[in-house]
Amino acid sequence: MAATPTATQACDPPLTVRAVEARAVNAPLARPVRTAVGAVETAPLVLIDIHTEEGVTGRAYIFGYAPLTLAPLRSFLANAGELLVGQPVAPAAQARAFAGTFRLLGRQGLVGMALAGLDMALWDAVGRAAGRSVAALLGGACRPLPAYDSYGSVDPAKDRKALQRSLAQGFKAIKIKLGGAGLDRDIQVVAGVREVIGDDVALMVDYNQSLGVAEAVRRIDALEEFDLAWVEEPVPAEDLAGHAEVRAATGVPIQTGENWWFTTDMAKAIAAGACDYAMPDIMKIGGVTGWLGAMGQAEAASMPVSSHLFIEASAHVLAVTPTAHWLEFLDVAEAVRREPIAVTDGTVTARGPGLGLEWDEAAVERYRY
Ligand code: SMN
Ligand code: MG
Repeated sequence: MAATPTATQACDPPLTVRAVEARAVNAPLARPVRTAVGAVETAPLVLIDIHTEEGVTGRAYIFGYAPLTLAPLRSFLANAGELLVGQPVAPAAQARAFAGTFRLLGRQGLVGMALAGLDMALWDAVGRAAGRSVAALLGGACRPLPAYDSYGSVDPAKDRKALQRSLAQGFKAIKIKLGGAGLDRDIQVVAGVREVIGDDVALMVDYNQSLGVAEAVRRIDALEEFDLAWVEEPVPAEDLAGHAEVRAATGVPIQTGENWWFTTDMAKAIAAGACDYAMPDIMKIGGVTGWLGAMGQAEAASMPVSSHLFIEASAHVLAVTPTAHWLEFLDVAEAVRREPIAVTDGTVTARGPGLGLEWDEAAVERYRY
């Protein structure tokens, strides 16, 4: 006897936004990040808590790059958060709604950063309500991801112990920043780091957009003997033709992507042949929702994908990324997060439920901005 079909019903129990809380902190970094184009001495973050009527709270943070962005980000989040109150917790639908709401204004810059933070917190709430990690929500599972320890500019002698500590932690890859001085210094630093880490550990370098095409080609050619895993943002991020010229003229893989705004910028970079590898920033690419579009483009282009900052959320989305490459280990939220992130034999595994983020409330107050 066939079971009597029940009346159709909403496929999920309701989960409704009650309030959005945005708190700014200027937290310490374990290591300041000195780059060729400026230093990041602290972690200016806005912590987002999306409270729901059902008692679940979705958590995420955004990275403001400099303390001067914190007040505008916090106040924009308070205003944009009002648009979510009374709405279902539905990040993909909300991303589409925000794209329409902000069509005239545009979502690049602080607007996009804030909206991505809301997206990540909404995904966290969905995961917490279901008792599942975001990786599981996306059809995958939390799994060990190869991670590289990400440094700023280094001095091989002064940073020898730190580099050796990274190897002792099991990292099989190290990234350093170059470009703050001339080519001779770049060669000295790379040779010195190679001497410390040996030939079996991958070495990536990041010029943070500081060179012109001709100088980038000159420097990459001079560094070729050191077997670099990738050269990152050799020229300004928006100079896609420049990236493609450097890529065509040198033999080292070109990496870029941390400054792509949404999947549209990624599509332009791939079409321009700007890079061998992609490293979207989960905030600038549009949160978890934005990342899903990015990973699809990378798969279609057979392009390896690495993450940028945001270890916690990146570990979830990289776990389901078909062409997952490296996870960047640069822990900007360490000082305000309740749990440290474990590095096991050079890998990081995401934690759930949701994105697995819990705040250390005493630290949040200590570093409140
Ligand atoms: C970077 C940029 C901005 C802040 C921290 C680190 C860097 C990276 O470009 O690739 O991590
Ligand atoms: Mg970089």
